[in-house]
Amino acid sequence: MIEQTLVLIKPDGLKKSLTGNILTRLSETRLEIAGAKVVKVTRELAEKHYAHLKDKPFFEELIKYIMGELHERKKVMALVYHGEDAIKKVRQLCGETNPEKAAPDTIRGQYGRITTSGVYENVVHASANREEAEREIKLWFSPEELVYHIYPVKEIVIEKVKKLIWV
Ligand code: DAT
Ligand code: MG
Repeated sequence: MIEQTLVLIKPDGLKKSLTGNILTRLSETRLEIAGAKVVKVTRELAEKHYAHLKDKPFFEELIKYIMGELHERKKVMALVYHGEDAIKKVRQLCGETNPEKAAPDTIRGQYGRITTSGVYENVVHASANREEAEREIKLWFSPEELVYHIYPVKEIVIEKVKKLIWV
């Protein structure tokens, strides 16, 4: 089954200069990159992304972490990987949520840590299942930012939209 999955290189990954290493590990999957960008994460985006965890005691720290407030790097790198069994392949390569439990040859096992205040700095996010992947890809990317469309799209005409252009 051809799938797409969202990967985020979290602010600790960027701060530790791990982008290249993580992309190299991800290339082991032989999946294709369908989209990639650097994103400044607003509180609104962070809270939508982690909406399913809003009742957890670690929610506020998690939001600060993904917004980059713990690492003076207020951005993440967002990617969509595309191909056969993309979701499972990327999740397996990333490893378990708890970086101390993640196998040492996974990205989280290699590069993650738990801070003394209990934040799981696990370096990457990867969608867990099909529903989550669809929700997350649509949250982080517009159709125009992806080179392959596995979810239906439609064309609309928008007038009077404010946007930045080069001068
Ligand atoms: P995953 O990122 O493996 O999909 P998740 O969706 O359950 O895991 O949780 C999202 C993030 O929240 C996770 O990457 C790190 C953080 N987190 C989860 N459980 C935690 C815990 N018990 N203590 C601290 N942070 C936790
Ligand atoms: Mg998750």
